[in-house]
Amino acid sequence: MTSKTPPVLTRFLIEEQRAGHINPDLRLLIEVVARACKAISRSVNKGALGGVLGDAGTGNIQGEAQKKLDVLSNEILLDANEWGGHLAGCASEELDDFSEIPNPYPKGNYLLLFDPLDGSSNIDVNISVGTIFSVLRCPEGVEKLETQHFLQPGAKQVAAGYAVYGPSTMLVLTVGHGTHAFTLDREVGTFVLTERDIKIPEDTKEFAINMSNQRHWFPPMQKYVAELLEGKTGPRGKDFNMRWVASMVADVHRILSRGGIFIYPRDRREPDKPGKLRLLYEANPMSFIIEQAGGASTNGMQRIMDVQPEKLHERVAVFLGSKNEVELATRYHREAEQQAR
Ligand code: P6P
Repeated sequence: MTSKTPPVLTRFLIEEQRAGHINPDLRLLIEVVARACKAISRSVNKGALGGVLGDAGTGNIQGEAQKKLDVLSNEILLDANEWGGHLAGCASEELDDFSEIPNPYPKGNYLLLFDPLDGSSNIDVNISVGTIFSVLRCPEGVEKLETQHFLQPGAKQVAAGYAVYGPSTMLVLTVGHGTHAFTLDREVGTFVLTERDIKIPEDTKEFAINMSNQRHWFPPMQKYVAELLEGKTGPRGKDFNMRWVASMVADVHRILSRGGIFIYPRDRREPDKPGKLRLLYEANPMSFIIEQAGGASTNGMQRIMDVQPEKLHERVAVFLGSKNEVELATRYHREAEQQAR
């Protein structure tokens, strides 16, 4: 390894610390989460040979059947983060309530929120899945950690990232100074910086949505997608392509890599339900990553990172990706809202 070789994650984080972008505790937190993602990657990549496929026989607060790897990934992240003294607590898609750092371990100043294995319904059919995480500061002077301390807008995040377990395992990270991608070198066991300061194209010809829900969408969604489908002969004047992996991490990674728009809107089936995806540990971290790469992320009406959470497992509609495309889709929703008044 010479100084000409791309930096590994540890060196990148040391340089971020020297630049004043992170402190030693946050550096440790990110290193610990990255190490946990390597352990998850190993289990995911074993597939049927690891005895970890299939259902766990349990369910989570979301009302979803848990896969064995959901439970294992959750345990790996909780165990990895309990001893370091950097966290006050964790919140997970797989836990009803938040998890405090157990005695005798010291408590730190950060809150870690995560979806330990997003897209897990794809595991048994060998499609890419991932881990999503978000880091908040624990409010000053908290003696007893409570749920309300996690209910901070996404704009308060100090770091966010995801690991995507695909043909290669990659870690994508932001600490508020750009979005950067690392690729796992399995022979050495380290994440190597493979793309610094990623920028998403502001325009796109690719959209990601589950079209099977089309008949349930509200009018602005119907209008927006109908224009995409009209292609060159329609008002958009260009043809569009569609991709839907049904694994948010995989879809977002493609959009980060080549542009696009990812949409999961609310719909008429449950009009009071704001959307499917979870605000605190899916939409907020992905929004931070996307915005730091020059993209945009809204709930159809406002910037997702400005939404004030009311509940730990709150859901939200998501429109994220290429800036100009997200702004157009959001404009259609705002106009419909204005006309409805
Ligand atoms: P649908 C996976 O279950 C997930 O939470 C996201 O990763 C993904 O984008 C979405 O749900 C897929 O939802 O309704 O298409 O199965």
